[in-house]
Amino acid sequence: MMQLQKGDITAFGGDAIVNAANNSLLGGGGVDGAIHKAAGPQLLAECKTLGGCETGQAKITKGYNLPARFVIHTVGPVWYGGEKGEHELLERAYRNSLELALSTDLATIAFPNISTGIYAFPKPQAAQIAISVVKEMFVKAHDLQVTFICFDDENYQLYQKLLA
Ligand code: AR6
Repeated sequence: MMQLQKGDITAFGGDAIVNAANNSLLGGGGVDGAIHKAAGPQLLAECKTLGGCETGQAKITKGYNLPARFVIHTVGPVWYGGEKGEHELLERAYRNSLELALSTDLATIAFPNISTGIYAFPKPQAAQIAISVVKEMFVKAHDLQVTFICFDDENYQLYQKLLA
């Protein structure tokens, strides 16, 4: 099942929220900053033990003070114009996050719009990639509940159209 919400992903109370992190996994701005602020300093302490994360890969931590039990940290690509493998890297970020959720037995998972803020990936293309990767995953994971949480109006409207 796919759902759409508008707002702040840190309020999501399911199994896991996905963080749009950077390669260091040591925090940053945007949704990453909001997640670290809401989770508290123990999240950064655990992230320091992970040794960073390659673009397109994903790593999991506990959620600490967040309502969600876990945080799946993934790193989307920086947009350099579309000829640097950006599309495939964004697909991998979504796919590897979902695979990690499934291998941890998590069923309710929320995604922000990875790479579409500071990393400047075009929002329409990113939304299509996100939705198509999630649909692919439903073929083998029937109980998965994915919530897209859009913070900005442009993303929310794009997802409303694509999911209608
Ligand atoms: N809840 C849900 N979505 C949010 C929130 C929130 N609280 N805050 C922002 N967004 P960005 P990126 C949306 O910039 O482009 C960080 O510094 C926002 O509207 O957070 O993947 C990292 O450390 C946008 O649609 O992530 C990296 O260095 C989406 O989240 C870098 O930014 C992603 O925007 C990653 O850049």
